[in-house]
Amino acid sequence: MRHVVIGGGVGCARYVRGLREHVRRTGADGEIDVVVNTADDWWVSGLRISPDHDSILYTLAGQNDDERGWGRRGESERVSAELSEWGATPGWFTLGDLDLATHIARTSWLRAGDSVSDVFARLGSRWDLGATLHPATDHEIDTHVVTADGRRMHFQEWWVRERAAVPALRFEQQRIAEARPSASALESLAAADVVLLAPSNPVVSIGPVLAVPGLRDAVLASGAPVVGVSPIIGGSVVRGMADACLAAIGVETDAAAVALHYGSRSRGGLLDGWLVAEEDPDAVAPVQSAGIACRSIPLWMRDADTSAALAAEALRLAAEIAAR
Ligand code: FO1
Repeated sequence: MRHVVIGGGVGCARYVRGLREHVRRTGADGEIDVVVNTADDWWVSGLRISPDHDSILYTLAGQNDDERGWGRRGESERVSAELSEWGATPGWFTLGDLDLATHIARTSWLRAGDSVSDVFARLGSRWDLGATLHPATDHEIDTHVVTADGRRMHFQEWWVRERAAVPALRFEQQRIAEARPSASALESLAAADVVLLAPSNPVVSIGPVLAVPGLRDAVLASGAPVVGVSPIIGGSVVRGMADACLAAIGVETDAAAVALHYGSRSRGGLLDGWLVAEEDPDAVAPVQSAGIACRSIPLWMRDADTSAALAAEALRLAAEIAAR
């Protein structure tokens, strides 16, 4: 059973951890691939940072800082403080000492000519992750934000320096038209038995993956059922400031609205199934009438049990869809 998850960041990391737990518990012959968003990536202090990837890598390796949601557990910031003294890094962006080693390794391999896919493979080989991470594309497609006050900045500047407090007009992945899916992402999707959209930010984590020319077609061509999980519970986003992103593209912060944003496969969209929280029972009917199978279940991923249960529910819905 080949599971392919699409997403990035903390929500995706926890969801993949839950799926891994479910596969381990059921002893199913499950393989897990993750097609990871790289549009959050950023060149800072001469280093390539890859937040959505590193959150998943560190979480599956048990090395993540669960409270902060990014970076390494047991972190220190001696180098970051010194970089700040030199004025060699923006003071508002913290690079932990252990995290810096990841960025230095990644940057040295990229400078030596490795592709992003090569870097994913090298970083992923250190720990037994129980999943294989693939970049959506090997091209640099950094998201820039055009703000209502007329500025353009990198997503990280908007997200961290501005705390997403400045209304965004548009999110633009750079040179996305020339980007192509990575070979390993295409290979995973072609072999997928199920495609799972993680409860990630629909605009800056899932959106950029689907925007890579050819990626969306590869999802649909796989013939595998596509099941997503709402990143909104009880009318609020679970993490981060995804509501600021949704507002910019005119999508309500609502479990049904996000499903309709992705659209149903039967009407030219992507989704066959969608899970909403038990706090959002009213979202089920509008999603179903859009041609997407939908059910309302517990979505909070608090620990291994709840995360594994959520993954199991997504797979159950996918199996019902496939059996139609
Ligand atoms: N988020 C912050 O709010 N402040 C930071 O200083 C910060 C540093 C940082 C360093 C490496 C990394 O991988 C992520 C980091 N993040 C930080 C999180 C990151 O900006 C966002 O969480 C993601 O890009 C959103 O998906």
